[in-house]
Amino acid sequence: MKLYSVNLSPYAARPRIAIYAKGLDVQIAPPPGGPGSDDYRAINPMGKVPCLVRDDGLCIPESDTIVEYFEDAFPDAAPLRPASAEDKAKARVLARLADLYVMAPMSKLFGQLNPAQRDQAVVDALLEEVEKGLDGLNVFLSDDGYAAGAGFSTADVQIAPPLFYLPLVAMAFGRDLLGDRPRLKAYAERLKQHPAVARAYGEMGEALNRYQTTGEVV
Ligand SMILES: N[C@@H](CCC(=O)N[C@@H](CS)C(=O)NCC(=O)O)C(=O)O
Repeated sequence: MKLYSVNLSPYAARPRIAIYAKGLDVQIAPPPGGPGSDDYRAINPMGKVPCLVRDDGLCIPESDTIVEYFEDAFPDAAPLRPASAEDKAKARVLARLADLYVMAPMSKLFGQLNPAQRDQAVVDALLEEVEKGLDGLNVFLSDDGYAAGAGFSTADVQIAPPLFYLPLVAMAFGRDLLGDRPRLKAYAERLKQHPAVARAYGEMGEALNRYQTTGEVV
């Protein structure tokens, strides 16, 4: 089984965090020709990372679907789905909030990082969306432990990558995005201590450095 991934991608970090947390035997490789290339589209028609390809050729794109697939295919390897129906619902709500209302507008902000090419009206609208998403996380997050309760779950896997990029976005656009959200701020501190998250954050940090110094996407 092979995961096509680049370390700079917050989406690709999700299945890597799940792989590390569950201890799965998955080969991790860069997409041939890079994300969006014709060579890679021959493998994953969407052209995006991440994408999981099983040894029988089955191709599974989309970060959340890959993480859910791991839970279905390897339920005994450090399960990441909470046990009760209530906690499962909570984990799914948090995962959707992180994906739809934080990660999606944040991805669009990456295109506005260069002040010389910035459209301030677009930036303001996107930051407002991100702030609403963060407010949602701040309300629904558990007070202690991990996102959906005591155990590390699929919700943490989904939330960790956008939280990695939050300080960069806050600095680039001059907004304190965690300050008024004490529950989210405390959770972000706890989350980065988890070994699987710490490993992915290390990889993302190195990739970000490389991108900022050479422009290379790794
Ligand atoms: N909804 C997708 C988003 C994946 C995505 O947008 N990946 C970006 C990298 S962060 C990508 O591969 N972009 C290349 C392209 O769109 O051609 C997921 O959750 O996996």
